[in-house]
Amino acid sequence: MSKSKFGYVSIVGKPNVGKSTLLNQLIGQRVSVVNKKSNTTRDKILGLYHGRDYQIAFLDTPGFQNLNQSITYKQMRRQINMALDMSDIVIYLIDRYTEIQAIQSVMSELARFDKSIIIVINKIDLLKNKNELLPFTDDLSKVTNISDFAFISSLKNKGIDQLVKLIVARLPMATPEYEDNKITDVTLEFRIKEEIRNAALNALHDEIPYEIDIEINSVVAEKNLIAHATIWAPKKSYKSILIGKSGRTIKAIGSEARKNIETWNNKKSSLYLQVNVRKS
Ligand SMILES: Nc1nc2c(ncn2[C@@H]2O[C@H](COP(=O)(O)OP(=O)(O)O)[C@@H](O)[C@H]2O)c(=O)[nH]1
Ligand SMILES: [Mg+2]
Repeated sequence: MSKSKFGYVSIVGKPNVGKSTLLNQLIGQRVSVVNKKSNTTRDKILGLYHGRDYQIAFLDTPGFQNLNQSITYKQMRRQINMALDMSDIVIYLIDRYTEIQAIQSVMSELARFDKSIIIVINKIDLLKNKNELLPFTDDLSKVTNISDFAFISSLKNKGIDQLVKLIVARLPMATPEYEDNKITDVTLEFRIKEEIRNAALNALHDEIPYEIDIEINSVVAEKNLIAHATIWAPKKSYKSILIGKSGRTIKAIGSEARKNIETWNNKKSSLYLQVNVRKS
């Protein structure tokens, strides 16, 4: 049967609200890395959901923020805008700790794009009782003029099927743009890079992970996966921190990234990392 519905759905919201967890849950695979620290996702990431007579192209985005006007954030903001521009539907993901004022300002920004918006409240697994949310949803209705919200736990896979139904009901009649067996458009190199960045975030406590660049020098994926990568540090002092005492830190980064790569790649993987100082 040929599919009759297709659309792009971007997932936006502040850092750490669970956007990447939601995408991975929808797709059933770790295509976007998840981290308890903010700003893990820097680019927009496509994940495809294949229904019986529809296809949904989800776009995970970097987190919305107002404060940080760094170059990296400007690039991230461009990614968010591109995702919004090409979307038919926008999932605005929040949790009960998202400030009403922040929601109001995001909603007015979203209004400029003139898309169908679904407000989704994530992390309901953290509530003892759903009634706890009533004062919050009351305020939410007042500032957004929307009274229907979706409640989910991305982490525990709760409410996801209902959310998909909500989306399908709004999906345009259109021919799917992607093949049936495709789940993402991110390359193997990109995913390996993201896993290294994620492991670096976990291994280091400060700003360093945000300032490194990762370059994949080679990847061979046959029976096993073998990858060589360079972590480019912005200065010499960062290089020694990245390497750590007797190479402990870089080993920890390599080993965590390798393990995570094996969870989605299903191949025995070897990852060789080196650290260099970027010439500026
Ligand atoms: N308790 C709980 N934690 C969640 C849920 N969804 C995501 N998280 C956690 O929130 C943190 C940020 O998740 P992530 O998907 O990277 O957020 P993003 O920055 O919006 O992409 C991670 O530690 C996730 O495990 C949820 O439904 N419940
Ligand atoms: Mg993310």
